[in-house]
Amino acid sequence: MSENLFIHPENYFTQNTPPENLSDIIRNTSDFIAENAKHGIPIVLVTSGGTTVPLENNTVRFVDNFSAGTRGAISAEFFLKSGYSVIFLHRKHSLQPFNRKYATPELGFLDFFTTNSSGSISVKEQYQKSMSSDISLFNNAILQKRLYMPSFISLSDYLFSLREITKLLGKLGSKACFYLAAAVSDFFIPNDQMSEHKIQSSEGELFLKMSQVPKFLKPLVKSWAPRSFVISFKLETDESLLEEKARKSLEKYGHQAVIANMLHTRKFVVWIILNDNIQKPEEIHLTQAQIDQSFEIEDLIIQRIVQLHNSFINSEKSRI
Ligand code: 9Z3
Repeated sequence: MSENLFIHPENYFTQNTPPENLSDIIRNTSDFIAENAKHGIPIVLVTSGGTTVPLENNTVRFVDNFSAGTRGAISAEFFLKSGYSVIFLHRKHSLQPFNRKYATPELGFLDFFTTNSSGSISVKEQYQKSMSSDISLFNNAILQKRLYMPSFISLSDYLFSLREITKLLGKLGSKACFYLAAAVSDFFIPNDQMSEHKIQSSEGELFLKMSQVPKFLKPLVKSWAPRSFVISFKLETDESLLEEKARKSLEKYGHQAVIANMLHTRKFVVWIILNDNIQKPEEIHLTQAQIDQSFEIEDLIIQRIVQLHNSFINSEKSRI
């Protein structure tokens, strides 16, 4: 790839346009952090879902990816359960904690309800128990300011929001956890090279030249939240590359761990690779019995991440 296609992470922010609601996100994030810090509640930023890359400034077409936000949404639920407050930075219309269960490929929202002869609506008997529990968990999390759910659509919405939220949360130091599960685009078209209006099919074949997205983990770990606990994800489709790529990422950015997963098995097995260069990857997998009972792997992942985060906090305390 030619040199001029590389953009420095900080230059990205001068060359691209922030989302219109960025100042709201900054204000809400500050309030959320202040409220939780007051009660000594640990906070995790969970990023979730895929970023889009527009092909036109007046966007008709964009490049997207496969991520549905399942990992992020379920992880957020288990972080809440483990006593964390959660900033859930997610792709608009992707899966959300608790709500995710009520629009699945098999069951749409309306499938959960029934009406009687006078037209009043109720939840079908078989869903009442779990729905009632999810409604109260969700409402309580929102009301008690333990869950804040800003959203993004494009790569630039995501990166601007990520930078601001990270800088604010990073002030909590080791108590802040970053769990970066969003599927972030690797390539994009810089603003000044993007067509202003809808690309016309009358112009014939379309050739795309895309720049490499700057590596944002670097400033995140080195300057936006240098003392915090940062977990990134690595996704591959060729298993022989997975561990090596995860270790390279740890070497390059110096954060605490990478959760490595394969596209087709990501719901059943992941590997946690710690930044100590000694230990073998820790495999976390579901047994067939657990799969049959619809057990969620995020339950096991979050238990381990919480343990690791606690030792990180304690090791910092012992250094002071
Ligand atoms: C992941 O690897 C997530 O686990 C998935 C979850 C996106 C696979 P779903 O949303 O899928 O449950 O459908 N996220 C990180 C993917 C990513 O973009 N990683 C970058 C890379 O692999 C590094 S930050 O290079």
